[in-house]
Amino acid sequence: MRSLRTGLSLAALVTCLATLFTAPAAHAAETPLRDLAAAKGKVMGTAVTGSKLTGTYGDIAGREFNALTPGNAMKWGSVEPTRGSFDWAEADRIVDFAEAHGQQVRGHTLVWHNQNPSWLTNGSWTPAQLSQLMNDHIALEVGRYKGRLATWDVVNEPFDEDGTYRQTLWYNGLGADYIAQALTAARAADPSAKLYINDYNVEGVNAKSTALYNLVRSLKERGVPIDGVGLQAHLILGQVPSTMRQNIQRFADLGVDVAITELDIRMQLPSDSAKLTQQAADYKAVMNACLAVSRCVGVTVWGFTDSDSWIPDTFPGQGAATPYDENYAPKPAYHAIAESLGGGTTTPPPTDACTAAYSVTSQWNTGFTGQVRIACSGAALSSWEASWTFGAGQRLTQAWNASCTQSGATVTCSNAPYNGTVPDGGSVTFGFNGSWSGGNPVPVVTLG
Ligand code: G2I
Repeated sequence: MRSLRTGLSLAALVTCLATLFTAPAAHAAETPLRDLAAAKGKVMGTAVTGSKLTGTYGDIAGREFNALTPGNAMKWGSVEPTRGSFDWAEADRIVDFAEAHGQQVRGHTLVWHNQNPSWLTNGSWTPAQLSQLMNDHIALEVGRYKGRLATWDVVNEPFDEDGTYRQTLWYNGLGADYIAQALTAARAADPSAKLYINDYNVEGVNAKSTALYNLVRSLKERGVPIDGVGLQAHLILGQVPSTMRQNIQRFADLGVDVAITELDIRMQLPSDSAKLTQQAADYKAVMNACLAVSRCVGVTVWGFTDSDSWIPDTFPGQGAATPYDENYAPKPAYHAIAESLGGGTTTPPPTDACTAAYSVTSQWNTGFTGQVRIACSGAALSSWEASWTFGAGQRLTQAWNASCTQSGATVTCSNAPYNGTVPDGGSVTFGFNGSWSGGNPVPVVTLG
């Protein structure tokens, strides 16, 4: 099921990116993270966007991870935008993909203060109505996927930073008991799913995590169904809390599982080799904190590629928070995760950090337009040459922003006088037109 796709449809080719590392070829043969994690009995998951699960994105999601979390698709506002009218398409697609790839699914999320439909947030409800709405929503959504999801983030982000309850639709209407009610409803709807409370800024020991700790202790004492605590871990470069392992352990000692549910580590852009090296160390520190506690079931990253991360939209000027760059090249953080899981790889040196990505931007009956983007992160170029072999008789007819020649099937393009420099954290793109017939497969580009 998880073998690399070898045959790509024409449509897929149009959007497919072929990315080549200038690093040694050995990197391509690394053991996937999911296999390393499975050998340790751990989850290595990623949040995904359902509509992107094809091509390179789908290949990596299926190959490297043994668990998926829908980034947005299962939120109330996504599944019931209008009262009584449901849209399960993206959520179903993710669950189907996961099952086809032997992956767990973490349902996210049932009761939250964000991304609710406006009919719900703008309504005026009595406590009894609100309770009914919440319980019905849980029964419906958890029931729909009964037996298919490993885990649910039942309640998301119930606390403020000082450890008091967040004033939300739920807390204001139902008091703190909404949490116990929600967990009880979820258990009834799918007795086999593990039920979690999930929050951010609770990775280390602090006022907020202590409030969560006290809540979980009291729920356990009262016999409310609670199986685990999710530590989101939206972290800042160089700021992994030193008490993370201790914090995970104290939750485990309450008799619940712990999961790192939304790991990303953001930095001020542009990235450079020092930042990426620090980020790799930070990823490894989080992995090791989890791996040190047997009840820490594993780690999920909040998007595996920088092209599918919430950070740049929410924190302007920041990003590069995930283990793969925007062109799907693994970053030092990827190798750090692999190493922490017992993979025998070493982080490629920074000089390996320029990549060339070929894409077909449009295609018609006899012709096509393509481009190659050369991007550096952790290295810089003062001149470049990109070459590839057309595998299906394609012919180059015109190029811009580069000087290109074709000899036989081999195309060689070197920089124009004005774009030889690719700075660390920067990129250069050149374009071309070509002709094709029969097929137009995406070639592998070698950067020299
Ligand atoms: O905010 C980061 C995460 C914090 N913990 C709970 C997670 O559920 C949350 O995820 C993010 C998604 O990754 C974003 O993709 O939640 C955001 C909303 O709070 C999501 O952002 C929303 C944008 O605000 C919308 O404008 C956009 O239409 O994503 C939507 C879908 O792309």
